[in-house]
Order: sequence, then C-alpha cells, then structure tokens
Amino acid sequence: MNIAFGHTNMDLDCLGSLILVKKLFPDYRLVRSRIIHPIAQNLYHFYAQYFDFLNPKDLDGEKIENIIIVDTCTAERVEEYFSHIRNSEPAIRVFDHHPLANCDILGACLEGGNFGANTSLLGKMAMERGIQLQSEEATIALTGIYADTGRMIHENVCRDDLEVAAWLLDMGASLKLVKSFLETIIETDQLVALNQLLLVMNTQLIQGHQILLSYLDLPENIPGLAAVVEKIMDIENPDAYFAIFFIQKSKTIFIIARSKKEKIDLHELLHIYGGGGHQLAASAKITNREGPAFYDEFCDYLEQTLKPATRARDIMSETAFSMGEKMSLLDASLFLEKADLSGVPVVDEKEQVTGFISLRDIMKGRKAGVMKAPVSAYMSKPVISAEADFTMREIERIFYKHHIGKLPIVEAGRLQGILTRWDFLGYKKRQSGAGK
Ligand SMILES: [Mn+2]
Repeated sequence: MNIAFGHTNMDLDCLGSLILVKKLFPDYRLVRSRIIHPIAQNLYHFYAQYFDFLNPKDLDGEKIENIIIVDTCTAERVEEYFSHIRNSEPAIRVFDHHPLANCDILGACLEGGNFGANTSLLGKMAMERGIQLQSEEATIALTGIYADTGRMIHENVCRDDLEVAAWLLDMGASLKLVKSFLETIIETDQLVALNQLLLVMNTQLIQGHQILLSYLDLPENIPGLAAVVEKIMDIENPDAYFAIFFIQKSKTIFIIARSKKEKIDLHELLHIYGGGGHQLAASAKITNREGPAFYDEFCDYLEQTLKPATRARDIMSETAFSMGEKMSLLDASLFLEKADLSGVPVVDEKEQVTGFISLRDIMKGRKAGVMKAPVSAYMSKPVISAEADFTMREIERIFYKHHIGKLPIVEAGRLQGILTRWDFLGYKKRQSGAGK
C-alpha cells in the first residue's frame, strides 16, 4: 500500500497539497490527521469525498511500501501516522516548502523549493505534466495557496505561486468559494471573543512602538483564537499586538502575539516564556500563574525588553542644504541648479527653519519678473517639518497628509537633516519579516 499525508493539525495548504498528490500519484491513498485546523474544517467538510481519506488507525496491520509527506519535514509533526505503521520499511518522499535543512525524517528523499505555499510546489509539477483538474479540485488547491500566502501578499510569495494560481483559475477554480473558505471568523465563540477583546484592549506607546495589549478571562479555550487576534490586528493596525488569555478551566495562560516590525521580534520575546514561532507571529502557553499578576509582569517585561523604535533621525540624511531668507530668487535658482536639487529649507538669521523654497516657487517669481526678490517672499510657509524623534508612524502620517517630497527634520527649530519620501519608502521596504 502507498500512502500520503500532511502534518498533524491539517491546514488549508496541507489539503491543497494532498488533493494534488492524488492527481500526481493516483496509486496513493490519502490519510487524514486526527486534528484538522479550525480554519480548514469548513473546506474539509464540503469536499471530504474528493479526498477519500483513510484514518491513521486504518494503517494498523497494513504493509506500507511508499509514503509521501507534504507541507512538513519535521518528524514530530507526522508522528501520529508513524505510530500506526509497523513491520514496514517504506520509501519516504517529502514535498515541503519549509527549509529542508531542518529535516529530521530519516532516510527521506526531499523535494522543496522557494514557494509561498506548498500547494504551489505540487501545482507546478501537475501543471508541467499537463494534468487536468476538476473545478472542485482546483478550488481546493487555490484555497491552499491563498491561505499560505496571505492572499498573495506575504513576503514569501514568489512567481510560481502566481503562475500556479493562474493555472488553477484556468482549471475552473472559483474565487467566490475560495473567499468563503478563507473566512477565519466562523464560530459564534470567536465572534464573542472578538467583541470582548475590542472592549478590553488598550494601546500603549512603548519605546516609540504602538503596542496593543489585552487581557481576557475565558471559561475554556476557544478554537481559532489566533484568527480573532489577526482580525483585531487588521482593524487596529498597531505595530504589535499581545493578546493574553487566562483559561479558567485549565488555569493556563495563552499569549498570542502578532507584529509588523522586525524590531519587535516575537519569537525572541516569547522565548523566555517557553513560547516561540516566527519573528512576526508567535505564541506561548504558561501554567501555574495567576492571570492578572502575569499581565502586569508582562507589560513591565515589554517596557524593559523592546528595542527602541526607528525615529526620523535614524533614517534622515544629515547633510542637508539650506539657504538664507534674504538670498535672491536668481541666486537661489543657481544654487539649486548647481546642487542638483529641486528644493531646500530656508533658514533665518538664527538658523531657525522658516520655509521651503522649490524650483516651482522660483518659477512663479520668474513669471512675475522679480528674480531679485528675496526667497522669503516666494517660499512655502509655514514650513511642514518633523522633529528628529518623530516615529515612523508620525512621519508616515505627514507624507500621507501633505503632498511633499522632502521633509526638513528639526530640533528646537534648527535644521538637523532632510528625510525624503524615498528614504521613508526604503525604510518600509526593509521592514521584512519571515513568512510561512
Ligand atoms: Mn504550508
């Protein structure tokens, strides 16, 4: 017998991968995990017949020749299947998009690659072999790709994900169904928790970061809490969110955390509590602690541990040109031309920034035939500027609100540097995070 399975707690990418394994390797039977991730249950219930799954216990006493494992290369995550495989020495093939260097499945033949979703890895093979899919199979696969790539916007997305997605659309995948299967808030319990969290959460400015925190007592654990936390991230848009739940029944504390900044490395932050995950998404489980006392301690811990946020001074250019108010428009235009600049801040005798002069302002003077007029007569004022210790969030707001390309950075009114739109966009681009 030949079998294929994914990781325990099967998710949508796992199901997407398995439906394609069935097409690529028709003589393999699929085996389901005892646990299906809450987010994947809806799709699973609708399409169970397309998978025709065996249960792990069905493997008892069977002689297994070949195994295909998808979406994981970690032995611990497939243990529930192997505990039912006895008296067999199967050949194992792994198809996984996670870093294969960490693989601890002995003797496995590994196939991977840089794919946002594991479904894309198998989809590419199916595409290249000219395999035809039913529209239902295409919908299942496309849901897997959309789920693991954050609807194609995660940083792990690569060309192949998009190409395979295009092929799946050709095969009749329904985007309407994909969308409905991606809905993460499905249960009433989740919705109740969402509403409770919105009432108790609070925002704190810690080391210049906008941090959202919440503490909630729950009678018992609710499946799909991480989806609730992510929904709140979308609504509130903080730099990071730490949701702390105290489960009364098991006297357990859960921390679910999400971050948008590299500087707030959650894997590192939650390590001390025995938790982990990724840089931008992590969780921890803590036992034998009282909820409220832990919450206070955790807030202190963040105050002490978070690295300071990036400020305007960290990304501005310090060599900023400026000119005096009394300079003539003619001299100003020559100055800008020579320095190859489109505009500079203007300063008074006390070196206080009083305006901004651009080639466009000078053009107005030229049209009026007053090139001898002082810069102060044609400069833009009051000047739009920012303080050197403004956070990136404050800088972003200024660029959104005002149509300017260059922002003078001042300290007590004196020019410290210039921050351009490109400096800011460059900073945003560097805010990369781990995917998957
Ligand atoms: Mn995956």
